[in-house]
Amino acid sequence: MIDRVNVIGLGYIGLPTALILSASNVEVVGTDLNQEKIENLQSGVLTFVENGLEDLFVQARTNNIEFSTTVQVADVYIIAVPTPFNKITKKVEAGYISEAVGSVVQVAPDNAIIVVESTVSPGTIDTSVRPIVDKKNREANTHISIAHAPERIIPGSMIKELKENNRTIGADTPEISEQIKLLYSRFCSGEITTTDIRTAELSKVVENAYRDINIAYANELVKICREAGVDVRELIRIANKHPRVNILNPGPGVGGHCISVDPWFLVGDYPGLANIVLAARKINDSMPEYVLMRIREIMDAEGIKSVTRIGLYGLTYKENVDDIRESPTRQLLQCMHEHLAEGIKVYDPYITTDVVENQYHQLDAFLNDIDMVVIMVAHNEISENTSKLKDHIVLDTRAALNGMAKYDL
Ligand code: SAJ
Repeated sequence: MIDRVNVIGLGYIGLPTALILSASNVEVVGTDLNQEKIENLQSGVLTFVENGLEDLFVQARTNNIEFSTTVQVADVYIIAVPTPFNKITKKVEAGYISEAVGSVVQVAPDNAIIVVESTVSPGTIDTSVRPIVDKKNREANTHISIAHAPERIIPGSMIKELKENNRTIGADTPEISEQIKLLYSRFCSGEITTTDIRTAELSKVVENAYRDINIAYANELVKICREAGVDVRELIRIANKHPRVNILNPGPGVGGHCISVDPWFLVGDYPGLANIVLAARKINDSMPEYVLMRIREIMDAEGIKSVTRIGLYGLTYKENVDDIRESPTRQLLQCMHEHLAEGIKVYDPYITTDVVENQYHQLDAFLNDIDMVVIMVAHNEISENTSKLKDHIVLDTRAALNGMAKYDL
């Protein structure tokens, strides 16, 4: 019987998961090492913006959710800590997971279950989690189990997807899978498939690589269409009328901490085998530089002499979120820096603190100081303010203005 759950790591995945469990009448403690975050949550302040998160927070607080900087005694531990990837070896760094599991086994009672939600590359649980749990079980004669329930929710629609998405649960025995399945069914109406841990690990990475490959195809078509003199968006619209074709949208690059990172785990672990995956990563990573090339072409065509008269609209990795991890705009700024093209202006309605140089916090002030806007992110704000762009030259890398901009990718 699962009465009490301790969610460890209260970031983009752990926090909504802790809140939804609590709102579903499970007794929940949320743990994070970051004291300031815990103090904020304890005093009712959310740590990031997401549709529906505020309401869930209110319900969880009504149900007396607790927040703590330490791991607590519980029946189930859900680990949702970051899994950075090493940019050189292209492998996952499981240090935060091992650390979290190390603290869990110090307080976990007999028969507790540790569920890893963080994305890992196949085999990570065997190498970085199992030895810690096995040692504890041997030394203390306990029966702590491990499961893997990779998260699948998409920023911007996290709460809806937490409730509705199908899920995968990997465990060593059907009994453990069933217990965790029952726990997740408290809030998840999607189909919950149970399998072994290795398959669950691989499924998550494979799903994100699939999306990366599909976006890379669209981005490759951008380059082919520029050579062919064809409108890429029209081409994709037509191709997608085929009942078995569904090409995604091209854009200025792929960001975020998921799609742009997880496929590398396959490349790092299976060099020489993950060939399409590697090609897709390279294509998507080439897009910020491609946008820079387009900016130069347009500057020449329009007689714009200095990049200081150009502004990048959007800093986040995608529309209507406040997450700037691996964002194409930051990749583009890095490219410009390498080419000594400094002074471009930047604005994003979701980023209220200064994170890059020449950053603006008001759309009007930003537009006043530039002649050309490069739409890097399709926040709703920009499509709702198209009239403000009528005197600007616009390069719309996201088709945010539905074909009204003079320039596309
Ligand atoms: N993008 C495009 N074209 C598209 C779709 C996306 O250029 O047609 C870009 C976005 O602008 C963004 C990047 O790709 O820069 C990734 O965005 P996304 O919306 O595709 O995905 P994420 O990273 O927000 O969330 C993904 C989801 N995975 C899949 O759809 C297979 C989500 O379900 C996962 O939970 C999440 O990764 C994760 O945490 O792994």
